[in-house]
Amino acid sequence: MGSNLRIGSRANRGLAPMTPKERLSLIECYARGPGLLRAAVERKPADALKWRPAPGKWSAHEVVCHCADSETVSSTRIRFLTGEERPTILGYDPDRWAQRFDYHALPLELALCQIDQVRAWTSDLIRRFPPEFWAREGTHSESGRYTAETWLTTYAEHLEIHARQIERNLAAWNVATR
Ligand code: NI
Repeated sequence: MGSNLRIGSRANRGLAPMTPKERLSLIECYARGPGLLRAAVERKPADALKWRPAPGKWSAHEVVCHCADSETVSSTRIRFLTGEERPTILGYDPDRWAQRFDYHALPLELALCQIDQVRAWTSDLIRRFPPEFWAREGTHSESGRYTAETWLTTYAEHLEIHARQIERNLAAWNVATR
């Protein structure tokens, strides 16, 4: 975790590119993410999966559906960044998607399978990237300059962050239903 935070904060300050070793370590974090998310979901009792800790906060089920959509978008982002010339990367509002797509109505297991599949498919691709691909860049519609390394820094820990969110949700559910 420490190294993720360090690399993340460095990327935020816009400093030098990563070393190959740092990139490899983030790619391994990226590949491990689905297992962490699944483990967090499996620790939750079935009747706690759609429990929301507060109005406007996501249930574990909604978190997993967000991850499936976000990881699907992410898998296209890295392909546009490296396969096209200076693409525009579109931002979106995850809370609006959760409401508009009625995440509680969507099947949890399909969401988990989607996450497994897009991450495995993309992990395989990015492990094969030549070093110069990591310097390729586009423009994010909300945050501006967006390189392939920005992408890697962002998504390497995305599922780990949401696995921890599900663990906090379970702790709050345990207190609320005690
Ligand atoms: Ni997210």
